[in-house]
Amino acid sequence: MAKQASARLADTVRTGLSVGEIKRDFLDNLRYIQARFPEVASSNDLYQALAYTVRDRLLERWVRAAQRYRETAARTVCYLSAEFLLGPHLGANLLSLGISGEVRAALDELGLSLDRLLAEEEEPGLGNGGLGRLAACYMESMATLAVPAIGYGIRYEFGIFDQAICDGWQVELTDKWLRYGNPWEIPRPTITFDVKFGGHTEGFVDDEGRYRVRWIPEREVRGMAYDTPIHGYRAASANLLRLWTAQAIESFDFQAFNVGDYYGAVDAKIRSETISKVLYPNDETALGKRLRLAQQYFFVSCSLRDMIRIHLQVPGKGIDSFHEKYAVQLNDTHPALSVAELMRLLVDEHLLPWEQAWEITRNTFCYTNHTLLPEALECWPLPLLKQVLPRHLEIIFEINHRFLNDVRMRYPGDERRIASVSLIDESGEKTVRMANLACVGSRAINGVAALHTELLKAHVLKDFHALWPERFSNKTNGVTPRRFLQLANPELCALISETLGEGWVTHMERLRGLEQHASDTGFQARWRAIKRSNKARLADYIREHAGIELDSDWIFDVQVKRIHEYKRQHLSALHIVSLYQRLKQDPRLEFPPRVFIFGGKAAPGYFMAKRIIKLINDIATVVNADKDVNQRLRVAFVPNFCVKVSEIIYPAADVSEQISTAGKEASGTGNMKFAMNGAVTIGTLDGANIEIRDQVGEENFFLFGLTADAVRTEKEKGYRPRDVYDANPTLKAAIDLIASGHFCGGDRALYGGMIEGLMNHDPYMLFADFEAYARCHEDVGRAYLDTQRWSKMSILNVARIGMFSSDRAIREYCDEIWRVRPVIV
Ligand code: NBG
Repeated sequence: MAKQASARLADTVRTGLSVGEIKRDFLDNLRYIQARFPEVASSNDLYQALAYTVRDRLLERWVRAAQRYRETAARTVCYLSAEFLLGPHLGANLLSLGISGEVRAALDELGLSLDRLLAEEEEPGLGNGGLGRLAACYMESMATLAVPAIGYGIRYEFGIFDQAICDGWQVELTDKWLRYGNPWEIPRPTITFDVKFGGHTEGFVDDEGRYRVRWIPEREVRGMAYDTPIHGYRAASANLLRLWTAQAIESFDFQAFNVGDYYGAVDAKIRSETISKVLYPNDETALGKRLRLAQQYFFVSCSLRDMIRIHLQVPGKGIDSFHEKYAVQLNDTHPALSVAELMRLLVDEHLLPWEQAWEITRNTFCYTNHTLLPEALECWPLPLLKQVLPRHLEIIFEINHRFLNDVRMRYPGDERRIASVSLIDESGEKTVRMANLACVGSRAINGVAALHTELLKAHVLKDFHALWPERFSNKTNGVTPRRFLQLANPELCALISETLGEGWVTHMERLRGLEQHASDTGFQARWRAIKRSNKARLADYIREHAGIELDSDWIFDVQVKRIHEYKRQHLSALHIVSLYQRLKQDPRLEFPPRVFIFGGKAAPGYFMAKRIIKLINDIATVVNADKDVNQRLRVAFVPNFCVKVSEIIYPAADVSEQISTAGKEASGTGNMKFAMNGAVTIGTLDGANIEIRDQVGEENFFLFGLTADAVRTEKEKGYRPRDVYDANPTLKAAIDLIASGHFCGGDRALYGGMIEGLMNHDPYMLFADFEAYARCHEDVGRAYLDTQRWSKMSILNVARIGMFSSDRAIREYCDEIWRVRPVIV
């Protein structure tokens, strides 16, 4: 009997899911990993002990999945991305394992609070915004759908900076997310690859008489793998996120040390480690920095060689079937060097003939484009590429030579076309166009929303579309409802489950069942009570972190996203100033009280974006302090918008601002997260807004502004913002008030440049859209006052948002691009 019990116990050590087992293992980890006992343990010790307890339960599934994938030699997705913006792991993993209740109870018994430990986690901010967060959502959905997948990226020692607001300005602080260690990752000191940089190449004839090329590098850097399990929701399996960290090959140069050069001895180590030191904090801008190129090549080379290593482990599998084993997705052009690197590996190291290597390469990669902004399209100067990757430049020339020959055959004499599709831009300083390299080297090319894909086909990639229309398709983005609805909005989820039963979170189309309750006043009242309690939670957060008092009965109108001129946070600022002026003039104006809430980081070198943050904060200071208006209008800037903070914000929004200039926002994903939490959108016909509106119904969406086509024709006609200013007294008054220095102690210079730019150029058409935007906000206010109408709109937004689950997106990628099937573990 005792023997049986102890066997049973041994079975469940590290895997048992009952309250007792979790409590026992938690105390065990506290003692044997943290070396602490409860009375002296810090909050962080307790968090770590809990994280290890949860991790153990994941690893069990992870190892089983890995075994199964190996046995079945399953076709595998490799998602190559320079960014993965994961957000905190603990809550997500508790949810996916389905043990939040047990863990809470176990901690309760010990007198500890789960919420306090959740708050301890430093989130891995290894991304800038939408692109990195999309990669994280897709990893989660692939795990949930049991699609074998490996995410490959960089383990930045410092992720996206922490933002503080001082005197209204953004201040950047280093993100030391690894400072207390990272319990979710498993270092793999035996999985390493040495990556070459610089030097030169030499041609030679090998023993068998073949012409070959040797790359003699200037230096080598070692890449070491760190693995993080990505668990699927209530799934038996887990996938792998493998991030590379850069190390020196010799950590200490004894020769230098022996001749007395102590600093020289550690110099190489520091230089090598720099590669994975820090994430470039630029969103939607490509700046041709050598270190960035090195980062891209570093992770691409390690990842491709790791894939080859794994593939060749399977008995009977040779390099020639590489493309049958993997579908490799290039998340934007950051990993586009993969095309040249795989050719190098196949030709120089695996000795395949060029033609066969090209067949394999072209059948391996798929490319997702994420932007139409010209300044975000990556181009590397030839001299830089030659210095850092001399062999790759040769390979790129060879690919280009063969490719342009084909194009010339199809379109003889069409030099415009040749120049446009060439991998080399020769119009100014010669550069390699990474988007062109990605297109030529991929069998599938996709945009991230319907309009975006159409614009790619019609403009940015028009000549590639003409060559290979069959390679193009649209894959509208999606977001994971686990993190952004279940974790973020548990009360709403409880109501939905009570109404529809469980299971909808992996079958989001079932939310349609809410439609029949949309007009039920009892249901509406419960719906509103939940929104109100989420608003109270956000109000607490804002009081604590921005020192601003908010009333949960007001309209919470929210714009959170990276700060960028094309996203037009300053259009909202102009509108707020005009409201402020109206309220000052007419204290009796009928006006539903509202707070405009902002959040988002600016790239540290983006002058205008930082000015926009300052402007919002300056307006907030004046408006919030003005007794004539502050009982009806307030403004709050939430510092340090990140995944963790976003989970408090989305559920609390009444209105979601998605107001980019039409034709500029590829998709947007915040728009989906808001609507999923019952916010009603005010937005332009841009990115996925269009599809969101189609889904939720035009009567449940506040539309304004020029279309992408109209923006184009206005500009062709010679758009003159100053004329709009002269003709619109409200706009004029708002601009003049800002220009007068009213919001910044009379300093007329501070916003002088911004105003000048708007008056004379206004490239993002704020003035052109201002009036429509202001009028649309009037409609929003009226609709909100009609409580039943508003509640119905909110419910219908959730009911009809199912298509924007990342599960749908991943299914489309699997069926239409990757040809990968789930493997049931
Ligand atoms: C961003 C777009 C967003 C889109 C995300 C994810 C880049 C380069 N692009 O509109 O601006 O939602 O990608 O696709 O960050």
